[in-house]
Amino acid sequence: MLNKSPLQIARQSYLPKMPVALLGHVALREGKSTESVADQAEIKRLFPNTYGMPFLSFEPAKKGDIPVHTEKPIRVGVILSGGQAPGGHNVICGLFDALKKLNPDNQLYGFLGGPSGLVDHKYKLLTDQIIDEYRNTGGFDIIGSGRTKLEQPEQFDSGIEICHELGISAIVIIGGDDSNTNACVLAEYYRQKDCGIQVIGCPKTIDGDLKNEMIETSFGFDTACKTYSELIGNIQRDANSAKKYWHFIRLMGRSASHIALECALQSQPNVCIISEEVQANNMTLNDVVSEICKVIVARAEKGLNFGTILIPEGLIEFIPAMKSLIQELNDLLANNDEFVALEGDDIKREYVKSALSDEARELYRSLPRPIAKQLTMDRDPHGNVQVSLIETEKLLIEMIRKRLAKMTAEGTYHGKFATQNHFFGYEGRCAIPSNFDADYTYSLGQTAAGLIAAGKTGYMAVVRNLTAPAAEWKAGGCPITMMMNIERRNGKAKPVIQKALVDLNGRPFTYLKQNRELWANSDTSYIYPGPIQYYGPSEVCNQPTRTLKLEHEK
Ligand code: FBP
Repeated sequence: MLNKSPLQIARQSYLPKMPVALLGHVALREGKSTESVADQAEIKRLFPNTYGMPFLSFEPAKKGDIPVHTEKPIRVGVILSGGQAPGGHNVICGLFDALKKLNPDNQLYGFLGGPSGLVDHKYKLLTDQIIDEYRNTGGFDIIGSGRTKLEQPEQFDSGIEICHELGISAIVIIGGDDSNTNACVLAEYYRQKDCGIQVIGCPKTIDGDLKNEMIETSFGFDTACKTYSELIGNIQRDANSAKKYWHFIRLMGRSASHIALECALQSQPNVCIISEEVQANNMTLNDVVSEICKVIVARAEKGLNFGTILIPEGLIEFIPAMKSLIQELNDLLANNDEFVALEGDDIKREYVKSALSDEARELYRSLPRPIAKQLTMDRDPHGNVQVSLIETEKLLIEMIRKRLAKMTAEGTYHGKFATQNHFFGYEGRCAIPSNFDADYTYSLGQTAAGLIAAGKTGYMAVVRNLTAPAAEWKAGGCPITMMMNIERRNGKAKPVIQKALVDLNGRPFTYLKQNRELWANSDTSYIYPGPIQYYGPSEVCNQPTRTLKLEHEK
């Protein structure tokens, strides 16, 4: 009690709002069989036991329906996988409560530290007391998370061993696209082995890139974007008060620019770069610099030597020439012990240069050394460059400074260019979940329990109709194979869940495009969103993201 803020204490007793369909007795309805989003023949070949299953939806049980139930007490394991996202604890709370409601003797085990907990047999039994401590809280600390990739049969077999030892018949994996890919592979393997273990996924990631026809948004995106937007708004008010700095703000989100776009919609900055647009227009880094300089120069002419610029962290990967360089580096450095054994930055740099194509080598050489080095640093276990370590905002500031100095010498720019740089990512990943995320995740946990009770495997828990009041949300299950396609990872073609990038024809981006000139040039169009509100009028504390609203606008 002593270590809790008044808000933490108040949130412990918050009751997440739930779809009517999950209250009371619930029946399961099956839709049509499904196909993967691409590469159907190959995905079907790789997932013969879990391909093509129907979409599922939960509805209040009617007379004559057999409600979803468990005959005997069951034991379930849960894993938090990948980066933290607000609401993870509530998925576990929703899962726990639903399992107990099905049968008070049902038990929930948490595997510790991510997927490795399953492989290394590290777990803990989740009790009422533990669960109550974590209701409506941010963070993943209830059982910890990790990025171990589950892909080897030995890992899967080790999972079977511990599940059989503990009597666990279902595993819930709460993760992003890569972790749910793991869930899909695991489900297929366990089905094939007929080992009596179901696998269910849950869509998590602040990045917002795990979404498709069936998944409206991943959890955590709402809270993270609201947290960053509050900070951006505060910075904008400072900029507009002091009128002396250009603020370059890089935002997490890995590849996709959903976070940057949502924050722009919430705060109306002077510039927001969208990586997907940069790629579509085949822009170079110099072109991006020119675009930003245009705004800086135009504002300087009006005496406005200040502003805000949002930069998605994945930008660098979307500049076509950089993308080819990164792809070559990925292929070169995947499992490359020779490179790892080399000592000293210069020797490593020479090694890389000698192995690259002429074009890639030229670009690699032209980059500031710290950036070039960042591109060769450790990949994550899924083979991705760790874009959060690449300081694109500083690279842009330096390039813009040089360009403006040249323009000053030529007499085409007469402003002052003083800067501040920021990177927002970790600030939002463990924030206390917004009402939206607290409600959404609790329902996802309940849905996962329903899918388990219905004996399903290889499904992701989904909750839809999210712009309506929570009571009208629709819960169900989507076969994970439906979201898969073949992509190159670690130098090899692999089945993975397709990442959702910003749709340049979609309403959220169109809104930005229609308004950005005004936001760039007017004295100030800034919006100051303020902190997330947990209590108060519904229009203040229960709103989904602008992205969701625009996407659902009729
Ligand atoms: P997930 O995709 O696992 O949800 O992680 C999202 C993310 O926060 C990215 O936005 C970011 O690039 C990355 O994790 C940072 O990873 P780490 O926590 O390992 O520094």
